[in-house]
Amino acid sequence: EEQRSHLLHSSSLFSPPEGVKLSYGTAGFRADASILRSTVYRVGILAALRSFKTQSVVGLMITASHNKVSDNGVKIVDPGGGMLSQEWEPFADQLAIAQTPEALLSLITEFVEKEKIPFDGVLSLVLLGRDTRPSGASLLEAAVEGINSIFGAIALDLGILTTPQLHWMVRARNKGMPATELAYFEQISSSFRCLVDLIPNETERNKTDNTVVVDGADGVGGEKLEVLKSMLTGLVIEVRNTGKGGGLLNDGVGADYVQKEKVAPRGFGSNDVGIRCASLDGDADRLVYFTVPTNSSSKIDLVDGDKILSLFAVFIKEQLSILTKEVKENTNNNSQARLGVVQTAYANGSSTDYLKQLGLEVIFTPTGVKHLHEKAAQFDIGIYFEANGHGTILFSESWLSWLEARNNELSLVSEGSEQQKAALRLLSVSNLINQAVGDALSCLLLVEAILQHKGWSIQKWNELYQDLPSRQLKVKVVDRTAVTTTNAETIAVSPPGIQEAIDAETAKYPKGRCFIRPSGTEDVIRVYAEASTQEAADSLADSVAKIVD
Ligand code: 16G
Ligand code: ZN
Repeated sequence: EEQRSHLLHSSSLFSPPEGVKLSYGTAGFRADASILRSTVYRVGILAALRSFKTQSVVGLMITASHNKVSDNGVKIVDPGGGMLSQEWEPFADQLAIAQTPEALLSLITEFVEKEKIPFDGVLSLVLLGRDTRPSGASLLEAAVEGINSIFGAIALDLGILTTPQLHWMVRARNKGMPATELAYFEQISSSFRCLVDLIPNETERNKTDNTVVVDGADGVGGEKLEVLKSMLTGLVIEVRNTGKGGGLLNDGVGADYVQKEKVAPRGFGSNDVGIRCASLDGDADRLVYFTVPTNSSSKIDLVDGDKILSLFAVFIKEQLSILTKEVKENTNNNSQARLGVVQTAYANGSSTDYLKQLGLEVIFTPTGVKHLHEKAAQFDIGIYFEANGHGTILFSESWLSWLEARNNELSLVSEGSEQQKAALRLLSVSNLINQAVGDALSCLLLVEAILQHKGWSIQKWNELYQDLPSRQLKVKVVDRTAVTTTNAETIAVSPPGIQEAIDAETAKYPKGRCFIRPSGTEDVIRVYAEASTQEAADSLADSVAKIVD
């Protein structure tokens, strides 16, 4: 009873905005920050319930990633460090639109009964983080109010963090490991150091330039990278657009801008020609590399998520084959790790061809981290990336325990052997790379370690394969739900006849490939086209956009 009146009172201070219906999409709730207070309050309630239900620590992140600075958003981190279970998303939607405190209360009561959420004697703890958006502080207060409106739930504000840092901390905390920001920095910097220490002597290190210039998108990533870089040796990181110089978040900067527009971010120019550059997005869960061209009018050379994936795949595969060479002689065939790769329809066709040529199993899922992550988790080692630069490498618990045991064995019988070094490298990668979610900071360090290991320049890396020319367009529509897709978004099932029309268009172009899908974050239909020349890709995208319109 006390709980009921407390909730009624508390929620009366957060009435929902009129005439808008937000929904918990691929990246949580996202909208103009000015209308988000009630939604964030309610997500606070939801996070507290999620923690009670799972009897574990959960997270709540306030960010709108690469969106403009006036937007904001909120999402929940599940106990394992991943996204909120999809089963709870419809409830998030219902909570957000409940009009009155009474309606909200009865929704919650019903849900608690249906989900059999236990409250007695168990603790509920929600870790909170936010990016650098000015609206973040007040939205964070709203989230804390929401958590506090449920008796027994505790809110722990961790301040300004990258999205992947919060995911990492939730996961670490539930595993009983140190879960502070310092622990995060220590883990990734020390595993980077291990990788560098294990670089073979014969690598021609003088050919590798150990400087990388990073665009921080004027957001949280730049700020955190400044801290991280002071803990590193053997790598020089120059950070630009740290947000301290008065630049506006995501405004002409950041990974989304660089990848979509294929132009250099603010603060990069003719002095940087040929230099290895990278760009983070606004909450540092995406990373792309690029080089500035000699001719200032032309587009940058983009090294996107597909190529980061390919670099990781080459390295992992190489280390696995060193490791298993030895094991075969010992007739222990447990070591045949299942290595797989997960992409979306946006992956450049050349990258998929390349990965298949490497002998890798490549599978496709719809857009959105939760889909890729789930599939990658089914391998012993699963590498997933979206072309936009979000991705990571997942190691299964069982394969990791095998690897640890193997490493111990090797260190007794053949300390310092090639096999043992390969085992150590793979262990270091598993510690460096974020196991919860794609993380620009840890991916940056892994890219840098691999380039140093191989003695490769960014140009050499970029030559792994050549991207097919592609074009992306968006078409504004009244109702984007009219388009539905199947086969990892490669085929449109409705409206009827549209796929046949797309196929007929595509057949006109050598190496043509084209698909349409409804955006999960905007009221548009997206068109992607690929062909053997840029003109052809442009023209294919144009004609398909006309079909959609
Ligand atoms: C969200 C997704 C991202 C996806 C993008 C597609 C997460 C955390 N983020 O930002 O993975 O690429 O949406 O946007 O899942 P779209 O549906 O508007 O094309
Ligand atoms: Zn992001």
